[in-house]
Amino acid sequence: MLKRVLTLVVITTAITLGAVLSPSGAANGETMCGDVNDNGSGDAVDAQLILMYDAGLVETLQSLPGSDVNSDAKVNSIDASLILQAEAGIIPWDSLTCP
Ligand SMILES: [Ca+2]
Ligand SMILES: [Ca+2]
Repeated sequence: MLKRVLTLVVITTAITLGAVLSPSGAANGETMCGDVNDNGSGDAVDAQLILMYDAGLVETLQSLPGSDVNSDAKVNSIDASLILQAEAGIIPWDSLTCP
């Protein structure tokens, strides 16, 4: 129950941040760390996809390696939180490390 409430809170935050902040794009055409849907930018949508994956609402992610942004071999709410922090400018994008 707590996990679902936390997921809802993070999704709501992600949507809010996505509406306020512009996405960060990959400059060289390579899949960037945190670009879960492989659309060339990392943003709140990518964080939302990770939360949906973690909650079992989707079975796979387009860029599973690009989703594990702390390289702990797990894709979960921590990765979503790090993407949101990077989008908000709290941490630099290049601090995200994918395997
Ligand atoms: Ca993306
Ligand atoms: Ca991870």
